[in-house]
Amino acid sequence: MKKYIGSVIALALVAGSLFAAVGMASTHVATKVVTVTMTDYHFKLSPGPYKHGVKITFKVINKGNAIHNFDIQGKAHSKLITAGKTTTFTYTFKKAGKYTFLCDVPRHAELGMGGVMKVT
Ligand SMILES: [Cu+2]
Repeated sequence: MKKYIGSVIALALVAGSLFAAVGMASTHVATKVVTVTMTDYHFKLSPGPYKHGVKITFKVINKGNAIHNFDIQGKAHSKLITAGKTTTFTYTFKKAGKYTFLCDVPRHAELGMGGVMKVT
């Protein structure tokens, strides 16, 4: 009886760690968070690689004083947010390529709020 209980516990431990491993792996593949920090007048994105076919959550933080947004041209964009605010949106790039982004507030792109994301 004691031996039987021991086997059940061992089996439960193995099963538990298997589930944990699968859970971590699927989370890693299925989604990614990209942090976009906005200042006056610059974007800083957390390091890639940015992969197509993966749902990306963009966490957009305004650390500047002016109002800003993050607009991936023709694809998706955050709402405009005031100083100190954070907003998120999700987007899945359908194919690899170079995607231009900028801030939609007039003159902000000219002042430096723009760039290109390389998606692999
Ligand atoms: Cu801006």
